[in-house]
Amino acid sequence: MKAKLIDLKKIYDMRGSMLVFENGHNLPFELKRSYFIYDIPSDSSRGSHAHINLNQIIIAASGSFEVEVDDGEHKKTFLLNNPSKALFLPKMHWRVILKFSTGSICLVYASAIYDESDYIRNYDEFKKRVLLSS
Ligand code: T46
Repeated sequence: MKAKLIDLKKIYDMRGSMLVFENGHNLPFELKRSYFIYDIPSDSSRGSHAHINLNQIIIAASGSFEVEVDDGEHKKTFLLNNPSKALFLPKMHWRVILKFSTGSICLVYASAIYDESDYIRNYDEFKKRVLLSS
């Protein structure tokens, strides 16, 4: 499984903490897009898809949630509850995001602009593509 947690370098002093995302510095890909999800009901689940080419970094900017990741062979659940621990989620990893705490914010950095044709929203199709590429 290529999905993994990344430790972000925190800049902090008595005034608070800062995390910096900068192309060519602390990221495994060049940033093209960012979005965040908020006002999330605690029983909600997001994702349930994979991407053909998109790489992403997911951060719990506030609160906590879990990300269930499946690369077609192995499954792993990541708990995100600290903004300085980011989840690198590469292409061709099925993800389900759930167990959102009240007030949580799911911040995402992505390697490409939005393209619906990059989504695999059917799990059987995802498994087929994994088998074909192995
Ligand atoms: C992912 C998880 C973490 C846009 O128009 N532009 C965008 O950049 C995005 C991300 C979405 N949309 C539209 C497409 C849908 O009509 O917003 C609507 C909701 O998107 P979706 O159902 O894909 O949302 P999530 O939360 O299930 O998934 C999103 C990302 O799509 C996905 O890449 O990994 O957040």
